[in-house]
Amino acid sequence: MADGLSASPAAVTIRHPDFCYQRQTLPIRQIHLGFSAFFRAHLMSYIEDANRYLAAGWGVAVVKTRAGNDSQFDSFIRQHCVYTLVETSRQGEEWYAVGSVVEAIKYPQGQERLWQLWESDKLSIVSMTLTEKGYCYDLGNRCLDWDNAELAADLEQPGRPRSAIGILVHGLYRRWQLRKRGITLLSCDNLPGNGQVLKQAVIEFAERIDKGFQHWIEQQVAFPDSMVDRIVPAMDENGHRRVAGLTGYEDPAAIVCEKFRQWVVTDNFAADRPAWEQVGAQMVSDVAPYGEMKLRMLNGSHSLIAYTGYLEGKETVDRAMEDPALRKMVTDFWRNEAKPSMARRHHLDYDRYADSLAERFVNPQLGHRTWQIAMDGSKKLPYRWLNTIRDLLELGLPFPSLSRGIACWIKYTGGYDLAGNEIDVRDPLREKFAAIHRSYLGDGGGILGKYLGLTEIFGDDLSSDPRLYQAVLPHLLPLVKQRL
Ligand code: CS2
Repeated sequence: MADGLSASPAAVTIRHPDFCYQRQTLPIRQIHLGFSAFFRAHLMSYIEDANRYLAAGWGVAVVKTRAGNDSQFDSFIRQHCVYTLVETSRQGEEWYAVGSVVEAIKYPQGQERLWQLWESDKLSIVSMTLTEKGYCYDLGNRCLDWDNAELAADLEQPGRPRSAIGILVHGLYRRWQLRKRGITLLSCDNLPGNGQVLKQAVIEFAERIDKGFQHWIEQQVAFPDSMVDRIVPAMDENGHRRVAGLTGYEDPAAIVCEKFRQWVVTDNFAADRPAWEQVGAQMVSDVAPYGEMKLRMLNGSHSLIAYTGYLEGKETVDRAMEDPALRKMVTDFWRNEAKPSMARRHHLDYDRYADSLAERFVNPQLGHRTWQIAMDGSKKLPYRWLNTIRDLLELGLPFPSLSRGIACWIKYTGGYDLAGNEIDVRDPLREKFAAIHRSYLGDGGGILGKYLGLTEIFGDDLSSDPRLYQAVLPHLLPLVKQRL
C-alpha cells in the first residue's frame, strides 16, 4: 500500500512453505484488534486450520491499536503478514507458517482503511485480544470506567476513537448508519463471561450516543463468551535464535507456544463463521464452567507461581515446578482451594485438569517467565484468586496457598525482592503500590491494611473482611521485615 501502513499478500517471494489455499484471494471476513502473541498463537491457529483443512476461505485483517513494538509490526507487514508458529511439548516441536492474516493496519494512521473494512458486506466477525485492562470495565460496579482518560475522550469525539471500546462502538455505528447487517464481536481475553463484559461495555457506550443505535446492537450484534487457552511466552532473543535454527530464516514475528490449545465458545454468532468445531474448538451453550475452571486453576496457579516463584529466584514456571515445596503448594492449591471453590456448582473433572496442568507447566521448552505472568496483577487477581477466596470464605474453608500468594504479590509489587534488589514492576497501580510501601516501611500490618483497602481490586466485601486480613498477615510479616 502506498502509505506503507497496510499490506496485502502481493507477489513478493516469501521464504515459507507453500500454502494449500489461495492466500492472495482470501476475502477479509474478520478484523482482529490487538497484534498480541496470544492472538497469533491461539485464535489464528484455528483460523489457519480452517483454511487449510476445511477450505474456509477466511481472511483476517489485524489492527495494531497500541503504540510500541512497531519494528516487529513493520517486519510483519514487510513479510506480507506471514509468520512462523512453533508448537512445543515434551515430545518435541513442530513448526508451520501461518498465512491467514492478509492485511495489517496500524491505528490510527490506517483508520480510513479500517473503517472501510468495518463497512464491508464480507465482514462477519470482529475479534479482539485487549488484555484485562483493555476493556476499561469496572467489574465490581459492572460499568465502564469513565475515569479512564482515553475512554472519556472517545465520548467527546466518538468519530475519532482511541480506546479499543471506542473503536468497536464507532465501527458498529458506521454499520448501523449504512444499514448493514449485524456482526459478531468476539472477545478472546481471559475474563469470566468475556462476551457479556464486552456487550455491557459496548452497549453502555452506545447508549450515550444514540438509543436507536443501542437498540440495533442489542438486536443485531452477537457477543459470544469464550474460554481461550494456550501458553504463549513472550519471545526473547533465545526464542528467535531457536526458531531461526529450526526454519532456516529470521522471522521477527515468530511465536513459540505449547502444543496444547483449547477454545470453548458459545455458539452464538450473528453471521457466518468457519466450522471451528471441526478443527478442535468446542462449541457449547454455556462457557462459564470451563472459563471458571481455567481462570481459577490455570491462571490462578500461574499467578501463584509467578509471585512466590519470582521471590524465590525462579525465573521460569518449569523451574518453579521443579522445586518440591513450590510444586506442593501448587498441587495443594488445585486440590484444596480451587477445586472445592467450584465443585458445588459444576461437575467437571478438576483432578484430571490439574494433572494436565502439571504436565504443561513442566515443559522446559517454553521458558515462560514468572516476571511476565506477574505483570498487571491488580487487573488479573480479581478474576484469578478473589472469587475463589469468596467461595472458600463462604464454605468456611482455609486458603493458605492463596494467602501466601497475596502476601508475595504485595511484597513483589513493593518493587524490591527479598535481597533488596529492585523489581521492574509492570502494573497500572505501580505508583500507588510503591507509595504504600514507602509510607509503611517494614510495617506489615499497615501495608496489608492499605492494600486490602483498594476496593477496585478487593471489592467492598473483601476489603472489609477481617478474615482475609488475618489469613494473609502471617505470610506477609516475614517478607516485609526482610527489607529492613
Ligand atoms: C498467564 C496467561 O501471563 C499470564 O498471566 O497466566 O497468559 C496464560 O499463559 C494463558 O492464559 C494460558 O492460556
